[in-house]
Amino acid sequence: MAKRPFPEPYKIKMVEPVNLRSREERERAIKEAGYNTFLLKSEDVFIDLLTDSGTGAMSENQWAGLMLGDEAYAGSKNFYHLCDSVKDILGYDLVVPTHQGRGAEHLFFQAVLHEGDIVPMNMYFTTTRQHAELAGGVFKDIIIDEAHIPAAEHPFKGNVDLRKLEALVKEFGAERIPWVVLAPSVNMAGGQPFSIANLREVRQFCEAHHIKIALDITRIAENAYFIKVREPEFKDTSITEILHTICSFSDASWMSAKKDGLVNIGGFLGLPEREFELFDKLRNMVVVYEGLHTYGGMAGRDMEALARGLRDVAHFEYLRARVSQVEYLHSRLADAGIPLVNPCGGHGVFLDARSFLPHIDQDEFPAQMLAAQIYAAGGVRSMERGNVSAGRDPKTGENRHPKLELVRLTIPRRVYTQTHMDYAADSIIEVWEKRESIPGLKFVYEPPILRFFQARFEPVG
Ligand code: PM9
Repeated sequence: MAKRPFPEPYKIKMVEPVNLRSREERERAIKEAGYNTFLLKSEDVFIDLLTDSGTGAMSENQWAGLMLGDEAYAGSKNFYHLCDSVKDILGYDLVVPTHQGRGAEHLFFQAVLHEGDIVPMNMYFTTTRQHAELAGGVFKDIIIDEAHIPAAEHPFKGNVDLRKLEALVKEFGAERIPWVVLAPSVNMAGGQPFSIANLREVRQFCEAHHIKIALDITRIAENAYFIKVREPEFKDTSITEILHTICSFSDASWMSAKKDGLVNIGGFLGLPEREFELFDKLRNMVVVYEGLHTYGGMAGRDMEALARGLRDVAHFEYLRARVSQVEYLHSRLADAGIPLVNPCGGHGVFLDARSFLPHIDQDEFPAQMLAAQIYAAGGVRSMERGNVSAGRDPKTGENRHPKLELVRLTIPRRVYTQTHMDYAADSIIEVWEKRESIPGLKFVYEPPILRFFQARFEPVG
């Protein structure tokens, strides 16, 4: 029996109508979109679980903040409010604003990497690996094996396998590994957290080998929640203290603020005082690629909303309601016998498309087709996170064939109700019941880079 979510610590003040198109219209729309949910028009979507990125609802305090935007070109007061929030909630002394996460990734990797540097990460993320590679880096995966097995139960599937990191140091030498990059709530693994115990060990290892740690803190608050409820040492620690503790193990960080920043656009890099030299380099680069170092591509009002969003997110009751809503959808689908990534992560429910559609070869993109079918069934938009997202190996040109072939049902923050979750679950169960008749897909257009955004397909046969 699905467990009822915790009630949200807020109520609804404004609503946005959505359209439920007919089955015929939905089938036409997904065909016209080349079976790629990124290419659907949002007005043709009933429940939008494509992403939790920039799709959340802001609080009244954030909306009020928008009216206090100081749109001065330089030195906007909202930038200083943002710096105060970053210091209070995360503990970083130095802030470089960017327009969103990938803007920060671009600056960071260009600033720190040399050609051929090894970049160990706890699993890849699409834009992160892309920017590391564009800066000459070579990605290596150091996440624990369980993270690659959808059904494997582990409370901290985002943890690093120290033996994998040690093996890289032995193979390449620590001098070729300037930075280890770690993400909380590992996106491609299903929103899986790391533990502080693991982070501590990684820190000790890295200090011993003079390797620095960068954190992609995009979903750090959801990871902090899992630490509080799953890591006994932190059960009485506040979310803010846990956030400070996580960040204290890093030498630099960046955030796509469109997720746990609770805003529709924005990002930043956060660094401790001791990394002033790197900060200065980033601050010089930001004016070339993003905007002046006191706005970095955001309007003053965006920075104010973010400054307030960071304070909103650090509340246990909010995080408990948020995660329990995701868990509710997960348990509705698990009850129907649908193969899922376990345990449920923080920002979405991930379907194991390989087990859902075992008759479709990975090179006929089962997850891509499953996402298309879910849309056709009920107007629910999800996202492929498998072979298409992983792209091709730059050396061999072959599909990377990731172990995880997933469809992500990503839950926007503070947007949907329990009834919406039930509706989404029912639509997916409808697809599950006719799974054997679903064919695979082939490319009709394949972009050379981050192909999942714009690729087009047609059914095989
Ligand atoms: N994540 C997501 O839907 C949006 C774009 S990719 C479909 O999950 C991490 C962990 C992310 C992330 C974006 C970025 C890039 C960096 N790190 O989208 O540029 O999940 O703000 O951030 C997306 P931006």
